[in-house]
Amino acid sequence: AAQVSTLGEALVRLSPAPGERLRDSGQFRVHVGGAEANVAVALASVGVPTRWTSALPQTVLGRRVADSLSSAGVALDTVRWTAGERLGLYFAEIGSPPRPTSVVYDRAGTAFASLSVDDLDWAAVCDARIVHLTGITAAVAPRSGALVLRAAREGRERGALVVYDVNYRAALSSPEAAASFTAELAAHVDLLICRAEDARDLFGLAGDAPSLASDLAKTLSIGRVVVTSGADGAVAWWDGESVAAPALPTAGVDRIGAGDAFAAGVLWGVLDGSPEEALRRGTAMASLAMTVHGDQCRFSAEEVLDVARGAGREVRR
Ligand code: KDG
Repeated sequence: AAQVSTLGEALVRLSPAPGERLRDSGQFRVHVGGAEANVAVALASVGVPTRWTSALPQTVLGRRVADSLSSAGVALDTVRWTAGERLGLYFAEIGSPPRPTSVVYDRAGTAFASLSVDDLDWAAVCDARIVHLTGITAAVAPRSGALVLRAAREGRERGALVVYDVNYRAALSSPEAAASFTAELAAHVDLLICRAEDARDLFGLAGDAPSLASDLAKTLSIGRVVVTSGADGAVAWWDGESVAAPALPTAGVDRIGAGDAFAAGVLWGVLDGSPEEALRRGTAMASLAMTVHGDQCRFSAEEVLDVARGAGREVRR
C-alpha cells in the first residue's frame, strides 16, 4: 500500500538553456513537472511507496509523463486516461540574478481541468498514511478546488494525515481566493506548508518566520505549520512547540521544484521521524533539487541523508 498519496496536474516544461531567453532561444529543453508529481517522484526516489492521481490524455505527451513518474517508482493505478483532451505545457526561463525566473502557462483545456470528483475512486485515492495536496490544484480550473476538498475530507475520514502546501501561484489565482480556499480547507488539514511571503501576502501576517508559523496555526486552527524562507531555512510550529532548520548552501542551477522537494523531505521525515528530522530532510532535499536541471528531485535516501547529516562533505563511492 502507498504511504503517501497525492493528486494534481502534470505539465511538460519547455526551457531555453541557462543563459538563453524564451523570446529568442532556438531550442528548448524538456522536463516533466507539476507540483504534486514532483513530490511523488522525490518520495518514490528515496523509497517511500507513493501514489499519484491525475488525468492524462492518451497522447505521446501523456505517456511521456506516465513513463517519467513510473521510472521513479510512483504508483499510477488511479490515473484516469482520457481521449480528446490535452496535456498542459509551461515555458520557463531560468533566471540568474538580477534577472528573475519567468514562467508562461499554456494549460487551458487540459485533461486534468475536466476531471471531476465523480471520476475518481476515493477509497483508492485516499488509501495511504499521508494525503498530500497543494494550492496549485485548487486553482487550476473551476472544478478542481472540489477535488482538493474531497481528497482532504476523505483522507481525514479514512485516518490519513492530510498535508496542504499553499504553493501560491499568482498566475492562477488572486491572493484573496487562495486565502479563502485555504481557510475553507483548514478544518481537514493536519499539517500546513507555506512560504513566509505567502503567509504575509495571503493572510496579512507580519513578523519573523517562527511567529508567522504560530500565527498561521492560530488563524487557521491547524496543529502543525511549516513556514519556509528560502535561504533562511524553515521553521515549524508543531503541536505547540517551535522547531527550526537552517537552509543548506547551494550554488543552485534550477530552483523550480525546490519547494516540492522540501515538502517531500518533510513528509518522509513525518513518516518515520521527529519534526526536527522532517525539517532537516526537507531542507536537504530542497538544496539537492536546486543542483540539477528540471522540476524533479531524484536522489536516493542515502544521498539525501548524507547531505542532511554531513552538509557538504565529500562522498567517495
Ligand atoms: O513547484 C514547481 C511547479 O510549479 C512546476 O513543476 C509546475 O506545477 C507546476 C505549476 O503549476 O507551476
